[in-house]
Amino acid sequence: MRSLVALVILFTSLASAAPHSPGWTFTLKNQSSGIIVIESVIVSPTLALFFDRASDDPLQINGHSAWGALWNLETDAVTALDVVTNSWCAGGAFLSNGTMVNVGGDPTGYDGNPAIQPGIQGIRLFGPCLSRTGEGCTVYEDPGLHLLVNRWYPSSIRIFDGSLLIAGGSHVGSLFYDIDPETSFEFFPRKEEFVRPSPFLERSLPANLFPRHVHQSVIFALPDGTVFMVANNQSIIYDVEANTETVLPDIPNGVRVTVPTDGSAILLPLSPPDYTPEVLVCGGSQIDDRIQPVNFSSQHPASSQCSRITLTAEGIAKGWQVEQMIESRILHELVHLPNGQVLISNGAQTGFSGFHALPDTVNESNADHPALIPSIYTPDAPLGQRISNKGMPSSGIARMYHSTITLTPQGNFLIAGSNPNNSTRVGPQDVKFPAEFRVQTLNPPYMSMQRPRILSTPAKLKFGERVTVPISLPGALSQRSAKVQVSLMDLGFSTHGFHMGARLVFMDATVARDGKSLTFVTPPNGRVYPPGPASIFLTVDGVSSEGAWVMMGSGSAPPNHD
Ligand SMILES: *[C@@H]1O[C@H](CO)[C@@H](O)[C@H](O)[C@H]1NC(C)=O
Ligand SMILES: *[C@@H]1O[C@H](CO)[C@@H](O)[C@H](O)[C@H]1NC(C)=O
Ligand SMILES: *[C@@H]1O[C@H](CO)[C@@H](O)[C@H](O)[C@H]1NC(C)=O
Ligand SMILES: *[C@@H]1O[C@H](CO)[C@@H](O)[C@H](O)[C@H]1NC(C)=O
Ligand SMILES: *[C@@H]1O[C@H](CO)[C@@H](O)[C@H](O)[C@H]1NC(C)=O
Ligand SMILES: *[C@@H]1O[C@H](CO)[C@@H](O)[C@H](O)[C@H]1NC(C)=O
Ligand SMILES: CC(=O)N[C@H]1CO[C@H](CO)[C@@H](O)[C@@H]1O
Repeated sequence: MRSLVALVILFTSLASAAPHSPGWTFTLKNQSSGIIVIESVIVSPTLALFFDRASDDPLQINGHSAWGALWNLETDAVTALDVVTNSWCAGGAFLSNGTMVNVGGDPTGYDGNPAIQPGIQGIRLFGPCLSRTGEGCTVYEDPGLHLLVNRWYPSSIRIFDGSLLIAGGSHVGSLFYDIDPETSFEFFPRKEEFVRPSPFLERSLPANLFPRHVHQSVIFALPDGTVFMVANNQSIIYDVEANTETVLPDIPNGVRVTVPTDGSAILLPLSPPDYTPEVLVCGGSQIDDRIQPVNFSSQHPASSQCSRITLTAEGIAKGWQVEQMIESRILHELVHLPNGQVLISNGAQTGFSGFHALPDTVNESNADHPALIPSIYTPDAPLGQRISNKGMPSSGIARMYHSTITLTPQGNFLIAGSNPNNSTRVGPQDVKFPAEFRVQTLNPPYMSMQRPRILSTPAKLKFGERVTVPISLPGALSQRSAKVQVSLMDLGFSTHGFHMGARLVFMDATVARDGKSLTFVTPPNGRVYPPGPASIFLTVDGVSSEGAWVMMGSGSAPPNHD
């Protein structure tokens, strides 16, 4: 008996000596998204903006289904927005004045909704929204303001002068390949009255009877002001100022990474002093893009390949370095963590994007076998040891075609959407992959720990500026040896397995001896971080703070010459 008591005491003290360290968790929100979240973008410290196609969503506004909504990150409240034009498969990014711009979309839309205007040349402006709850903030559309040409499925990013580069898209809806592509670039605000034809967007289409889809080319602004793009299995660097394209090596092994073989891609964190750009492209599918959808299957395994390239002359000469994810993925996303790691989440393990196109769709879905367990990619780990899902829970909810994920200013990930179907009314009793209105967060371990805090920041930051801000550090993180990382992040615009505009720039930083202030140096110019909204996160020994919302640059309308 005595020894049993002793044993119990021993176990108890062992347990308290080695406290259960917090892990990654999923939380299911008790509020639904009200619309299918095809597009998701954080627009303020407290709000996410969602877009669907104009359809038959349950959330109502002015007597019709809504296709835009604000999600309150503090209360989980959903507010319908009255969007005018159809934002189905639109792109999006922020301008240097903090306005979020949503571009392109569907020429018509779902017939049952009387309120829809064609969105294929749409330009939808939102914010900046200063209200904590979003009161008084809405999507603004001026019929006089439109794209030069029709673009369904365009990509867009903010470039060095704070304006948007808009790339590609399709003229018509298509169930699989792009049968009527728009192979050009344009800018918002307009820099010229004509589009710029792109040999790259042309070349990534096979020149025969089986045209390849170049929807959704994947684009990033590089630290010298040029832009990297990948579509199909091809990549280039586009020099916006000279209007020239430099051809880079193909993605190895025949892996294709844009619609209908949606892989994901991300610009890895940029670090001073050199800000050497590296791009990571993961998943997609290894197919011959001359084969027609009738000959494909929803059971076709996606690719597990990650390809990485350093965008310097030396790195380009070396080409892509290949490694493998834990599982095959299509329709997933790569998203930055404030500490410079990359989250791999969402998607399916077999099939293709879209719906209704294959002989063996799963109900309507072109994809099957959802990838439910996220992984983490650690960029500076040795090749072969970068990807892990150790301790990662399963989300339990398929997030496939038309789903999204984004880092929030709170530091966790907001996950919503999925609907490989035309209707928002199909529920789990009808189909395997229903219209998904459930919202989840994926919470990194630091969400349940004592965290560093940035107590205040100036609203605007100049380039190349040394800034000191007050902070607080929990006791355990205040040792002088602690690893301090300060990241300046564009949280990006999530749609179709790609985070447009996502960016993480590390800043040289030191914590004062007393642990009460942090001094960091902002990037030298808009070529390293295009002027516009940013979130600053402080990470100490892997524990990240909430993000502080700032304006990088003057906050004036583009073009901007900070
Ligand atoms: C939903 O969750 C929030 C906090 O997460 C809570 O405040 C609210 O009461 C919940 N609502 C319902 C209806 O359960
Ligand atoms: C989806 O709905 C639109 C509008 O009603 C229609 O034009 C289109 O053909 C439908 N697509 C499928 C795959 O059912
Ligand atoms: C890229 O795709 C093209 C067109 O299908 C093909 O000719 C080329 O060999 C592919 N490149 C690689 C590296 O697989
Ligand atoms: C594609 O499928 C069609 C119809 O099933 C079949 O007749 C044709 O031979 C297939 N083509 C290839 C290249 O497999
Ligand atoms: C979805 O597919 C399952 C399995 O094939 C089938 O039993 C079910 O009836 C389908 N649902 C609809 C709405 O067609
Ligand atoms: C930001 O700039 C764009 C482009 O010039 C303009 O349309 C928009 O109204 C501006 N936003 C604000 C809040 O002034
Ligand atoms: C419009 C459309 O394609 N709706 C389909 C959604 O999926 C269900 C189940 O497969 C079909 O019955 C609907 O026709």
